[in-house]
Amino acid sequence: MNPTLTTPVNEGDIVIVTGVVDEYNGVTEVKPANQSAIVVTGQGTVPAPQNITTGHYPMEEKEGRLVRVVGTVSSKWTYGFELNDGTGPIDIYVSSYDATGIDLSGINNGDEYTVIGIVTQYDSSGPEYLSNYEICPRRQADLIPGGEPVPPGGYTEGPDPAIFAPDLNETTQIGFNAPAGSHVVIRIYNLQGVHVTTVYDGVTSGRTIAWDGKSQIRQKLPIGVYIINVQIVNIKTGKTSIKNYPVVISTKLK
Ligand SMILES: [Ca+2]
Repeated sequence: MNPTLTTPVNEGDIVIVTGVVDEYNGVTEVKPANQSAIVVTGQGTVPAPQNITTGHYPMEEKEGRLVRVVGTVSSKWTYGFELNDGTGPIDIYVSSYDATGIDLSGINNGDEYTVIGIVTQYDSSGPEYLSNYEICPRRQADLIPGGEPVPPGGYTEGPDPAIFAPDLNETTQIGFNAPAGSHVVIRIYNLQGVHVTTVYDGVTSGRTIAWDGKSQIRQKLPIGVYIINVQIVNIKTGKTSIKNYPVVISTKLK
């Protein structure tokens, strides 16, 4: 990314960098003193992306990691767009400086996208540097239109796992299948029948939605059983189907 970097470094290389740890607008960096402080020692395996919610918190723990998010484009600008899966927005940023060659012209508000990229940050305000995170896709193939590729046999319906611990930053993936072009709303209720959050409201033919166990106003919910209510309305026929699945919020062992 640094224009003066002349050591050839390629994806999959194992690299030893010797330098001084610094921070630039919230991004932790290692500043090598010179070209000989960057040594390619061999070939490794590129880590698989971690699935996270667009509203993941704290995002600082994901900085520098390769992640995958799925959501709806909620706004767009020249060098990026905002993606939201119902848990909160994240900026997807394509830097012209990084020369990825990524073309955003086919992406519009309301589109569903799966995005793979590296979490970075541009927080010029400080002093805590805990805001303005961005996901930077590496190449055009990291922007997958229409949400995830539909797996053979469709999505596994219901929550996976059915018990999860938000205190350990665990999420559950809520899967559903729908006729093409259905309006789908996924609401979550507690056992008293009180609506605690809506994790998805959009047009789709099926996907998985991550839920991090937080309420609509991004507060932790008490441990217990919750009901996931999936309402699917076929826009062409008006036919409505409703499915309910229990899910358990647990906590870490004390
Ligand atoms: Ca940071």
